[in-house]
Amino acid sequence: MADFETVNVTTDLLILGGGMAACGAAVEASYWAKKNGLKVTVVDKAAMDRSGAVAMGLSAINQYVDLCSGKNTIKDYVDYVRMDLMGIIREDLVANIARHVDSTVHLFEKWGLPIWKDENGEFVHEGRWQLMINGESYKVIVAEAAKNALAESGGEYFERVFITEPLMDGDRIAGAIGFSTRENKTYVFNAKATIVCMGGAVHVFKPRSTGEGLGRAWYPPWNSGSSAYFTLRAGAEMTSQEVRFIPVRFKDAYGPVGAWFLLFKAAATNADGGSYMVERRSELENWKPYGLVKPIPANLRNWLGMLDTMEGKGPIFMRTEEAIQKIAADAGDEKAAKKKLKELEAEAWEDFLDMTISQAILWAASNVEPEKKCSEIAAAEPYFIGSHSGASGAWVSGPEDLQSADTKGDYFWGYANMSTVKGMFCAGDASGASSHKFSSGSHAEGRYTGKAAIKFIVENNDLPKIDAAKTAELTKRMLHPLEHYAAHCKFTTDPKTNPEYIIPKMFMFRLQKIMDEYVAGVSAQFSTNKAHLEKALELLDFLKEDSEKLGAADLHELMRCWENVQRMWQAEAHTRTILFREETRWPGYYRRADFPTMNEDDWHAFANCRWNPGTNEWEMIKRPMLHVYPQPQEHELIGG
Ligand code: SFD
Ligand code: AMP
Repeated sequence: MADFETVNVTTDLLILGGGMAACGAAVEASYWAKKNGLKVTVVDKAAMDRSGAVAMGLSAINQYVDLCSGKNTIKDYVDYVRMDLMGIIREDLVANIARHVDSTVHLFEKWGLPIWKDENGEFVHEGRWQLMINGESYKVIVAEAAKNALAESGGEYFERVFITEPLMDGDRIAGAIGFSTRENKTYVFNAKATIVCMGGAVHVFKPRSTGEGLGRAWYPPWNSGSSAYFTLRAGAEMTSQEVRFIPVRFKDAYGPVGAWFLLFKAAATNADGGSYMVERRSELENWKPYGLVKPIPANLRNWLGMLDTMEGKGPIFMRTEEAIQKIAADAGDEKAAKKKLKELEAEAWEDFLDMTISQAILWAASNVEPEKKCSEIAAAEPYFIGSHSGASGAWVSGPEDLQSADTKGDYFWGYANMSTVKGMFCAGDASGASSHKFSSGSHAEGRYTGKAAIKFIVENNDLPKIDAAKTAELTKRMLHPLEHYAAHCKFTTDPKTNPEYIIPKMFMFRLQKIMDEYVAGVSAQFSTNKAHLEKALELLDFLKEDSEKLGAADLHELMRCWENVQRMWQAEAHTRTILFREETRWPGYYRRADFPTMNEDDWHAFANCRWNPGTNEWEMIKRPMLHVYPQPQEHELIGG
């Protein structure tokens, strides 16, 4: 468009996103870049200090392996994650994160993050792998370190620049395009390697929240599937696109449950006061060996609660009052109990004030005193988040030294965390099959991905070419919603309703309705089948056609348009992969009603997919689940 300025940026390493993984990548890559006379550039759609999932802060660091104490080994963590994901993980990737994560946590502390300590000066654990923090300013601290590292190495960062599309030079990535969300500027980034860390995807499914609560979700609504879209459009192979995450959360404000279950040891009970974790234990036999391990996998914990809800035994309550009163009573005499109660009250509120402020607001607004009254919990709508208990993301190479004779041919192709596209690396929510990395593991993964990307540049030190005509075409397409809106908005008295265009919010509602009803959303009680999935694909096709008609009144709406196009691509990859995997493996995340049981013989494997940019066709690929570590026998797992 005539009134848009084009900003051309040439760099060595381009880091897309400014979240946990990106900040880790920036810190480490800057160090190696400086040694090699290279430049690192970070681009974030928001302001790094408060961008991504940790924007509000967090109250726990969920991955700390504590290797120094000798209590845990890397294999312990790999076993934990494999069982939680019902047997389907890349052990090489999980192990790589596990061996680096402790040093990341120590860096966080050095940079100023307050981690809870006990009277002996030891970290206070929430659970075996989780540490408690005073984390309101967590992201500010992590971003500051990243910015300092960039400044020291002569790097730069761009904030409020929304990345849309990859630029390719044959089979190698050459950079990316994007636009400023504040000024009439488009950006063309040309780089020798690119790290994708633009987070997961929220609001692909209709959320439980509606009306004045709309927009409220557990994971941040501004993570809109940019990583999945970008990697797919570059032609990368994707993995585990069926493995969405359904978190159980405090109902309506989505407060996390970890501190309640692990730190406060609260129980969840149904309307009759019964505990589904106890009463439905026999159901776990149907999902063995995974159903018989400790902790019980997240999706199976969900599933037992869902069975109660589907039988009309809801609501399900988190018994905050019982848990707090019990800990206080155990503190000793009346005075000690009173003191402990005050402490617990403060901790309960801080848990949410540090991480999910709206939950604290909802408690205050509805007169909830957690030490006196329990709160309802519920299974949330699905999210795409490879860093928590889901697994969706790009299929990336593992590190060379962690491969076994079995895995090396399939899981290693030169550089740690490089996708199947040359020069394009992924970390955090953007890389798949390596769950349970959370904030700390994402940062650790970002760090060694940054180092690997610099190694790639040193060994491939030519600047890939950008095709000017193709870039112009993509830029025109990127800005089209503005032009389209301007051309037609006077046609109706209400510019929101127009036969020539669809505004992004309405487009999002359409996408969410398709996914909710046909692809196992909340309304469908997380259940689907072949016919539903095929119907969804038919409707997604129409939606894709109509995406050409998206209209944007301003730059903010232009961002909304692209967020929803990206969500739509995430939705399609998800639907196709659920259709491909003909079994039910994670019943508490989704169920194939036409294949209601797990099929270890045929589906103890990865379901991968790839969109072919040349033919516009999707390819579904089954990849073997191979082991790096010796597998425990079934009897060793039970209760272990
Ligand atoms: O309790 C573009 N998470 C928790 N992790 C923990 O360690 N402890 C917890 O307590 C955690 N909990 C929790 C968590 C998240 C949330 C929202 C809540 C509670 C309420 C998970 C972690 O936060 C998560 O695993 C990591 O943050 C993942 O890191 P990463 O880097 O993959 O994603 P990001 O941090 O969201 O960053 C994404 C970045 O990309 C930018 N971006 N930039 C340019 N162009 C585009 N098109 C872009 N699209 C996105 C974003 O702005 C951001 O900078 S608990 O519930 O488990
Ligand atoms: P959440 O608040 O649900 O995101 O959980 C935070 C951390 O605690 C994650 O590592 C979860 O896997 C873990 N967690 C939450 N609930 C339980 C539970 N009931 N049993 C074991 N681990 C849990």
